[in-house]
Amino acid sequence: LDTRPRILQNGPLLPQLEQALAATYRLTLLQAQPDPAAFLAAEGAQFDGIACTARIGAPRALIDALPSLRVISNFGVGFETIGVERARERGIAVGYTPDVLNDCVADTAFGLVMDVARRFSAADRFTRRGDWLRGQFPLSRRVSGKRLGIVGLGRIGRVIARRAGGFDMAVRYHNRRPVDDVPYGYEPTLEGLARWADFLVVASAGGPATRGLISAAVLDALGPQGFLVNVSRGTVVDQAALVQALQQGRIAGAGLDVFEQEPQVPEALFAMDNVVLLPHVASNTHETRQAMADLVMDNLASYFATGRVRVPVPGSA
Ligand code: 8YV
Repeated sequence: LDTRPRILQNGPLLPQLEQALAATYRLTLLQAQPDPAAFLAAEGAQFDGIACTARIGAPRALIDALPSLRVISNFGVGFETIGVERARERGIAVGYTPDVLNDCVADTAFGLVMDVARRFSAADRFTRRGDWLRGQFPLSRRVSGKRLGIVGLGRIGRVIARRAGGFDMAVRYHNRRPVDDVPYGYEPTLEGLARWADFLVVASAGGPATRGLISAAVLDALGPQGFLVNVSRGTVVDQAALVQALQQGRIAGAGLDVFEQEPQVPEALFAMDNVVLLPHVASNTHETRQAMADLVMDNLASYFATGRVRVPVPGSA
């Protein structure tokens, strides 16, 4: 008799994570069911846990469809797609994977800073087109010694700030509240930070509290010499306002790893040489994705052994 906990997987996962889950638990892939909604209605009560990614999450409706649910293990640091409040009400533990991805996300933020300013991607396209045979690549913008404004000085924001030290950059940040133990200047308003910065790097959490924070007014404060970089969530930026600001030359350029409605990217951006577009790959290295997968497994193992996940989402049970 197989008494191992039953885990529901509600979207694609890293193959080695899926294998580890299948080897350890009774794993069911929701998408493999001919009629997922009917399946949940008939079989929802058998599941003890959910394994999900930040991309799809475990929304309230899914939690409500699983009356025996006890634990959610999320692959990702973002948890805005998880019904954490509902989970708390029901005493369901929620684990996630912070910290193990800080370095790679910060590296990506810096890669985007370098790329938008020095125009490496554009220069690569120039070389491949054979344009070098016809003339020089235009001048770009210096990074070292410039001003880096960080929106959201959390775990990832702090690592970005440290990276900036290696480039002799001045660093300031904006948060809801100033952070105690850092040497960086606090800007009480986002517009103030944008006005000061050469590079405005977004590293805040997603979700309703930060929706549209980077508004047309903030972009105008950043100005025609300023670059925007986003490695958090597309929703933090008013994307329509960003496209317009780029079209009108009201900011210098943008490096984006995230978008409002992934995998949809506004087509207006495709033709712009001062924009770098990444398909949400900031944590996407072998090393970091393995560490995230391990933590997804650890959170489940810890829950089933002790009743607590190893790394709980703040405010969860
Ligand atoms: C992943 C992320 O791409 O951690 C997050 O919140 O956005 C990324 O690390 C995502 O979890 C994969 O679905």
